Amino acid sequence: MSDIRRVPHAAHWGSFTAIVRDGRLVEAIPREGDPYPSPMVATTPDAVNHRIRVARPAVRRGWLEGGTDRGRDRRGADDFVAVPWDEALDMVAGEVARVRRDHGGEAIFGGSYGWSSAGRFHHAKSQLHRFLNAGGGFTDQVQNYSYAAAITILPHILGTIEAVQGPVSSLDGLAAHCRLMVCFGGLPRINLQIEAGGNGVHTGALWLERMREAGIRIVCITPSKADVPPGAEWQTIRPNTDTAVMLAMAGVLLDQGLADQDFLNRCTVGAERVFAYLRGDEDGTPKTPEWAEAISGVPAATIRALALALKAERSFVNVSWSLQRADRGEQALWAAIALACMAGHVGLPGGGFALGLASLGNMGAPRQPMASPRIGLGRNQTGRYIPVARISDMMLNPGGAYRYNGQDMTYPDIRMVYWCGGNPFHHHQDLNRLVTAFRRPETVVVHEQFWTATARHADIVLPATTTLERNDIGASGRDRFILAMHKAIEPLGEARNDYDIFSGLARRLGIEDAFTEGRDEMTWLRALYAEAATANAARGIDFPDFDSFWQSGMVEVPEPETPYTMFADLRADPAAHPLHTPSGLIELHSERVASFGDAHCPGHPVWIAPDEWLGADLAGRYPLHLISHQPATRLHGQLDPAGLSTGAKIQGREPVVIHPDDAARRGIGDGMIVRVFNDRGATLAGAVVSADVMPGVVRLATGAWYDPVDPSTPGSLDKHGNPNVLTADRPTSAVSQAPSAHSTLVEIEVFDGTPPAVTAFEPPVMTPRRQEAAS
Ligand SMILES: Nc1nc2c(c(=O)[nH]1)N[C@H]1C(S)=C(S)[C@@H](COP(=O)(O)OP(=O)(O)OC[C@H]3O[C@@H](n4cnc5c(=O)[nH]c(N)nc54)[C@H](O)[C@@H]3O)O[C@H]1N2
Ligand SMILES: Nc1nc2c(c(=O)[nH]1)N[C@H]1C(S)=C(S)[C@@H](COP(=O)(O)OP(=O)(O)OC[C@H]3O[C@@H](n4cnc5c(=O)[nH]c(N)nc54)[C@H](O)[C@@H]3O)O[C@H]1N2
Ligand SMILES: [Mo]
Repeated sequence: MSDIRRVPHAAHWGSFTAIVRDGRLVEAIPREGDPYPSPMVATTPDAVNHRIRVARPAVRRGWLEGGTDRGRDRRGADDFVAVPWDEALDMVAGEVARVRRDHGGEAIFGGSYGWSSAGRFHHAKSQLHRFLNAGGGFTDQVQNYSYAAAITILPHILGTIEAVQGPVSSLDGLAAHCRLMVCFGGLPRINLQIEAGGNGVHTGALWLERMREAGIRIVCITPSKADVPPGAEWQTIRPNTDTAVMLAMAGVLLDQGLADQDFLNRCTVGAERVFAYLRGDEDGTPKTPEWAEAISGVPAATIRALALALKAERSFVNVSWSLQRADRGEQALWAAIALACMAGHVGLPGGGFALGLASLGNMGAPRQPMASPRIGLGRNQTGRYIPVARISDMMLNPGGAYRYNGQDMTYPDIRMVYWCGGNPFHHHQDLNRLVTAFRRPETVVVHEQFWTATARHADIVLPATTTLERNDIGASGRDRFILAMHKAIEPLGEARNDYDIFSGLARRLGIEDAFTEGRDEMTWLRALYAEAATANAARGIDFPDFDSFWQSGMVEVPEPETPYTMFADLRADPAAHPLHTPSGLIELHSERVASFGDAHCPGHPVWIAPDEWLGADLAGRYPLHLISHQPATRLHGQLDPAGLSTGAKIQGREPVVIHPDDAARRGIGDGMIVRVFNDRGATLAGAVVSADVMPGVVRLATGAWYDPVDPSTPGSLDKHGNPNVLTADRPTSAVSQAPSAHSTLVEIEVFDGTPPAVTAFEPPVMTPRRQEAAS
């Protein structure tokens, strides 16, 4: 008789029941009642049990054996040597202590950006920050890769970042009152599978259906049909030109005398400056639909008609996060806000704007304000940080000067990199440059569950448990559920919880009490749950006691009775509800931003051509605009080795979608292996020939694990279809310093010959110690 257990669990891709047979995770079944479960749930066991898991603590041979620079240039190409846990922890603690003593805490880069896993206690990056703070601090990172430009610019415009991270006007209000939604970047259902911290049920697609049933006209302006839900209209657009289209729509309203002067006067400042720009007072170019058509390819008649409709009907403008992950990404946000304010429905039920409806599963999902469990990080005494996407710049230019959000900054001199819960060789742009940057620090430590490219580029790799191997609580600041994540199986191999790894290091460094507070896992979970419950009780939301929660598997808080409308207060009485901007109002022109003097981000929304787009000279050589969007079959690089993702590959490579005309011109047929390339790098992908993408644009999802033919040489051909060997490490502007992955030009050709085998999912070579080998 085999022993079968069923335990409640959760991931960023949804909550589920884990089925364990004789101690092995065999199946994951989406929670009953989830209307749109993600297929990622069922593929989870495949990842957890995969042989690409890191089994034991491992040290890079060159680092272990010493010699000049400890063979830093071999990072990514070296063998590894397995070592016992105690020895590995001694080494890491020794390095943390040495670097702190000789160079100060700021010489340790612990920014460690990344999504980690859903549980809020074992959240890897938080555990790392807590550990480094307890010992005296480190160099941190601010913002995120998702919406860094928004995080920086929105406080100047709106005094808050709620418009991009929520709460935004809720979807029940939209379904009831909106008549027209214009969605720049569309409403990609692919992306609705994910919520940071997990979600109780996937309701995003359900809301799209309700809006369709309510007869709301939805216009998706996007290069890709994948962003267009059933029943919505598709208008193609040249990538990165949305700002021109928005400004032209605003120009139509101005020209026709239709701008809502009452709202603009009461609730905004700077409209006159925007009007002057739209009329072309400064540059002699009126921002007309014809002007925007020449830039964007969107017909002038469509622009004119949509502008008039935005005014005539209760309307909503949505901008997906992707638009600001591009050169001059700040402008698309600011232009959309100006357009929505001129149309005049901001603060009315079903009207206004949001940045990122459908960028994540729960954006706009109705929810009462409530607290969820989270672990305290302590305080970083160094006060040092970088904007998240300046990672290569930082390592390549110690002491170098740069501008950020109006300030003069310098890069710290990083000696040690500590990554826990993220994958820069997934997320960063221009990976060949990152490979070079990663050769600079003296020591790189990575905790990982899998042999990702980041783990392969480390000196010391410590094997971490997956969520299934520990107890935790899942929760998202946008979800109405608190999710029990029961431990399902014993740790695989020698994996340990990040918390236990840091506890061991803290003990060696004499800071154990500060780090652990004397608590074990379940004591922590009870404490974090109790804190959230107390905060919610003050709001009138009752949580059951911990044991009931833990046994039932979740807390579900009911939806609020009335929809939330962003800026309703401001609209009703701006004096009584000032925003946290200098004027207290929405700043369509910002004196503060203007004072930064950045040519790429002046004081009001403008059209500035991206460095790379189909209108650039470079398009002569690289005539295809690459969109590296979020993958349908995984979360970033997570789950890439599992069957759902590998099953969607073409001869083992990531699919690249290309329009039939572009394919025919290059002799590319469906299913062929192609080489996608530009001056920064090259990668092999499998062609999907389809009119679902517009001519001139190709789509290659993020997340295929970086897999160079020759890992010892930066610039080597990637075998697997990772778009970040092609993207540029270029900030949106020196105001935000945000990543601009979506501004990339490439060329594609048929790959002649036998493609090299994909080896991303083969663990690195593990060799015994030399003295062991000799004895
Ligand atoms: N070209 C291009 N690049 C992009 C984007 C794009 O649109 N285009 N999008 C960007 C965006 S929005 C994002 S958010 C980033 C995502 O970038 P990341 O968040 O860095 O990507 P993930 O693959 O989620 O990396 C998380 C890593 O943490 C590990 N992990 C999970 N749980 C644990 C744990 O408990 N302990 C430890 N130690 N490790 C754990 C996983 O195995 C995984 O390798 O990518 C960015 N990169
Ligand atoms: N399945 C899945 N879902 C995810 C994730 C995942 O890894 N997998 N990651 C999550 C994370 S961390 C994030 S930040 C969000 C990201 O959410 P988004 O930023 O919204 O996602 P993207 O997939 O980068 O882009 C969405 C769409 O925008 C379109 N687009 C790109 N550039 C332009 C442009 O210049 N103009 C116009 N009009 N359209 C453009 C593309 O066609 C693309 O399909 O997704 C989340 N959801
Ligand atoms: Mo993201």
